[in-house]
Amino acid sequence: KHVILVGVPMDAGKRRQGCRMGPDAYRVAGLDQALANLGHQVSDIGDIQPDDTDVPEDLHLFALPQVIGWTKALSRTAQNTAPNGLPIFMGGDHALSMGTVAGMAAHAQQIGRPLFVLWLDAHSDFHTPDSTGSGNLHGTPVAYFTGQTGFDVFPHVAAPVPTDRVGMIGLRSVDPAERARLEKDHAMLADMRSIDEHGIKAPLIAFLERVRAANGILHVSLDVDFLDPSIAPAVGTTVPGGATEREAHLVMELLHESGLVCSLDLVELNPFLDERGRTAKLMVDLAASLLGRRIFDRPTRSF
Ligand code: DIR
Ligand code: MN
Ligand code: MN
Ligand code: MN
Repeated sequence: KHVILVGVPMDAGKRRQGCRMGPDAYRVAGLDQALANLGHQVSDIGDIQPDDTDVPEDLHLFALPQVIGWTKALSRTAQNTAPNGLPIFMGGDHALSMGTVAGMAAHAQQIGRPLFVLWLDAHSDFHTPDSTGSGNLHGTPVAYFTGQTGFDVFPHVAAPVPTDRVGMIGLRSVDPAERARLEKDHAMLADMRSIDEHGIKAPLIAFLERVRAANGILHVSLDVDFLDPSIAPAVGTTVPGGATEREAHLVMELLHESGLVCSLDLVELNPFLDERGRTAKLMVDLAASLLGRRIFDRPTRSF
C-alpha cells in the first residue's frame, strides 16, 4: 500500500495549546519507519497550512476563522491524496476531522462508494456551533460532516455523511445536547458500559459487516482520549475508564483484516503533556496494527 503522511499542526480547535507539535512527535516516534517495515511505500508530504479566510472572529467560538481555513485546506488535501494512497492525518486537534472527513466523503462520492466513519473517542464530538458550551470546535466535527444545521459560516459540505454511517466506540463523556442528537440515528454506538458487558469486538464486527454489505469505504478517526489516561496521558481532555492497550490493538488488527480502511486521523496528541514520548509511541504502534502489524498471521476475514 502507498501510505501518505500529512502533518496537520493544528491547535485551533480548543483553547489548550500543544497539539500543533503532534506531527513532529509522530515523526520522532518513527511512524514512517514503522509502516515501511510492514512493506508499505510511505511518503511524508510535510506539514500543511490553513487557507486564508476573511471570516471575522466569533465571541463564543474559539479561533473560528482559523478552523475554517484549516477545514478548506484539509478537505482539498484529502481529496487530492486519497486517489493515490491511504492518507494518515497526523494531528493536530480533532477539529481537523471537519476537513478530512468532508474531503474523504467527496472522494467517496467520486468513486461511487459510500463513506462510513468510525469514531474512536471518549467524546462524541457531536455539538453544533449553537449547542457547544465550551465554544471549542474540536467538539463539533461529527455534526459538521453529517450535515447538521448551524454551520452556515463554514465551507459547504458537498457530500454529508449520513449519521447512520457513523459508528462510535469508547464513549464516556457525552453532553446532553449531543446525546439527544445521537439517540435519533447512528450506525453503532459502543459506550464503555457496553464494552465492559460485551467486549469491544462484537460492535466493531457488526459495524464492519454493514460497511462491507454497502460496498463502503471506511475513514477511522482515532482520538488519543479513546485510550485510558493511564496508558495515554498526552491529551488535554483525559477521561478515566478508557480502552486498554489490548482492546485498542484488537480494534486496529480487526480493522486491518477488514481491508475496508481508506484513511486515518490521529488526533489530540499533545506532546507537551507526554511522558518521554510514551503516548506518541503507543499511537504509532496502533497505526502499525491498523496497517498490518501482528504477532502471528490470521486468516483474512470476510466481513
Ligand atoms: C467537549 C468536547 N464535549 C466540548 N471535548 C472533546 O468541549 O464540547 N474532547 N472533544 O476531546
Ligand atoms: Mn475527539
Ligand atoms: Mn475526545
Ligand atoms: Mn463537554
